[in-house]
Amino acid sequence: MTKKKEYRHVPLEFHRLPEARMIDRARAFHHEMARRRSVRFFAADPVPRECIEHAIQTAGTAPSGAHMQPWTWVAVDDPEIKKEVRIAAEKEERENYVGGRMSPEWKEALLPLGTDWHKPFLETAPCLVVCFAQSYSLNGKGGRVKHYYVQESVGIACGLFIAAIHDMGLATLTHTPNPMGFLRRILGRPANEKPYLLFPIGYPASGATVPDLRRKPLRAILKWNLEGG
Ligand code: IYR
Repeated sequence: MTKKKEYRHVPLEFHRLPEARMIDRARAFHHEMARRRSVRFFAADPVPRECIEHAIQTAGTAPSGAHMQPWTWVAVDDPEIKKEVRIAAEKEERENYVGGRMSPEWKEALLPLGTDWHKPFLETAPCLVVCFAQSYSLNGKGGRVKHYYVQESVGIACGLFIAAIHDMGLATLTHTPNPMGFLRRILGRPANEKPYLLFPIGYPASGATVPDLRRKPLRAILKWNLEGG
């Protein structure tokens, strides 16, 4: 095994902000993100590829285990491929929802969201982005390079991706067709890449609705020190 070298260290670019400005920015970002909603009804209008490319580069800034960056993103704006994805996803989801593969408890938990096996958004959204998690990579000599904290790394990257899409004024949905193996087949990805999440991206359809759900208040999700322990 060849020994790795330590990264050269360079000065960190960092500017402290006045506290008042930090708090303003924190509040503004929170309020912007609080407006984000998962959207299931998309307009057909195209979105600039550049937007998708920037969102993926933002996702690529995520920290990752041993800086392995264990993700591959596939963006699809070809209607034929979107259609193929929809047909394959609906085949699986039909099995889940009406073929008895989903437990009654699971179906009950999903009732408030009103989801079913129909996934028209996979065709109406102008772009689908699939994030693949690389379980390992190849070193070019037939050897495997181990990846660390793959689930955590890819999860963080997807969070940044969602924030970027929202911030640029587009909408998305974290879609999890199950099982997702068909994405690897349709998109021709190698065996070390597992589909992780599928994001339809676009503008909401005019008249799009979202469930009137509430987010947990701060006191329910944050405990300072030993509060409520
Ligand atoms: N994968 C299915 C079911 C589904 C599961 C959960 I958990 C959700 O929060 C939403 C949907 C689907 O996409 O319909």
